[in-house]
Amino acid sequence: MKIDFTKYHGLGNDFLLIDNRQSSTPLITPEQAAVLCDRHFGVGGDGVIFVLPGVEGSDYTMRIFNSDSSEPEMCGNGIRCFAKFVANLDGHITPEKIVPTTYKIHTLAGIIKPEILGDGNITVDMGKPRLIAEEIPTTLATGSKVIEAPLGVAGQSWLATCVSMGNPHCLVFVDDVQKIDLSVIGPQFENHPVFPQKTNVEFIEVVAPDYLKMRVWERGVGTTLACGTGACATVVAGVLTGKSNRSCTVELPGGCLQITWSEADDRLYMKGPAQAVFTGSVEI
Ligand code: ZDP
Repeated sequence: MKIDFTKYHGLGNDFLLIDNRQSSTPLITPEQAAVLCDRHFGVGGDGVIFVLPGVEGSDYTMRIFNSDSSEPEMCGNGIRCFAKFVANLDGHITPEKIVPTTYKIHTLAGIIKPEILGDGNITVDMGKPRLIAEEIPTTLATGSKVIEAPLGVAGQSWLATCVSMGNPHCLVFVDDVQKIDLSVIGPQFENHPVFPQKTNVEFIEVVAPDYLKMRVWERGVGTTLACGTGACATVVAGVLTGKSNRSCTVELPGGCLQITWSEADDRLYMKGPAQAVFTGSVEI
């Protein structure tokens, strides 16, 4: 079978986008997605994203397979890529023009609304964070928020703040993000028994109350250059711990995202780029 795809990236977090509008079932299996994501034996990507028909009044449905074949609920950088990809399919983006457009996208984390701006950036209404331990999910507490809870990992004690943006995040503030040995520490957080659905883990350095530096180890993927849901969770953790403002620049290895946790409606707004790289087709 031949599969057509377009490779996109959002700050170096890269995905294969597949036009799956003809069917509500993804055209390839999670195992085939993992093969395509392999950077040596496949095309290479942090995940595969499918554009499926909308349900319950939404314009489209988004599903994602991580590079290890697991399926996350949401993907912040991915949904910016998704928005640009469908705007191309819909004719709202052509080589000549960008027509500002807002979409209602159904995801496993609920309805998410990306808005394509005239300059090509995308602002996404990422919804409300979920903060109660069971909603993350984590067993670090019961019935309450988890803010700087002591957690032993790799023979060290860390202070863990937990936030769900539909998918689970464990946020840890450190003095110097460069000193964290992500590939060693990351998987130990990801697979720690206090996270029954595993977790994404973010290490954050507060440069200023409105400027946070973050490095991420993603559940089911590993080290990536950026994570949109993780950047949103970073600002929520910054506010909960009194370390940051509600509007911040979050600097990731692949570039910066602007994140606002609105006091008025409790929702997260993420602004950043998404870039098409190339289209191709592959026999699987
Ligand atoms: O929760 C997970 O399993 C993540 N690997 C999903 C992808 C999140 C992401 N990088 C984002 O930008 O939010 C892509």
